[in-house]
Amino acid sequence: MKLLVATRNKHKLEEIHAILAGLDVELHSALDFPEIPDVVEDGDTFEANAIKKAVTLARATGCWALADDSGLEVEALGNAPGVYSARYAGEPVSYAANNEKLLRELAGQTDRRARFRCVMALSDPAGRAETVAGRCEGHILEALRGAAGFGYDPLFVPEGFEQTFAEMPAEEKNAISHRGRALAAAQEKWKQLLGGA
Ligand code: ITT
Repeated sequence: MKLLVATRNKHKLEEIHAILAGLDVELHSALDFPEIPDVVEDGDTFEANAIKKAVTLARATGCWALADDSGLEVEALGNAPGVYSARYAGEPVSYAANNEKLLRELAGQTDRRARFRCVMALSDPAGRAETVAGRCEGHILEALRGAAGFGYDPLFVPEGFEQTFAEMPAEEKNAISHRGRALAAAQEKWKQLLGGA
């Protein structure tokens, strides 16, 4: 089966490819359809944005589409940046600026608890969508560590580990991350469709 991944984020794509490797699906992405405009992510929830991205690409192409909406929730910031994680420090989108802003907002704060959340939506060609979710609890450091991964990875240490996501090998991050967990739930929920490894 052909499955379009409704993202233009190359880091996400890489992780999704690695996690779904071995499944009987032919993965393509929104990058293969430059003529389809970017979806405006104006939903209040990860669910709403994931569904919007999956349904838009599925309807525009007549294919099944899978979308990832994800972000970081920081306890002491009332769960910000949340759905605004990608543009936390405004435009142009910059992971470095987002991380600097997060460190500024948390300066002097002792409660550093945070979690990554990911909602995956799967849409059929007619735009009927369902979702699964994954989360990963952890805490935010006071300085960046590591060069792998993307986004907030250099500041996030998952619960039970010493290394940040940006210091871990990709397989280790994918085994415990919000995205890895959401995709594990996806493979369970949509077993028939995604096919076994
Ligand atoms: P698409 O909408 O095209 O998929 P995007 O980057 O805009 O790409 P989101 O709207 O879902 O995706 O925003 C997710 C943001 O949350 C992302 O840009 C990072 O800042 C952060 N994020 C999500 N997952 C992450 C991860 O595994 N590691 C670090 N940061 C992550």
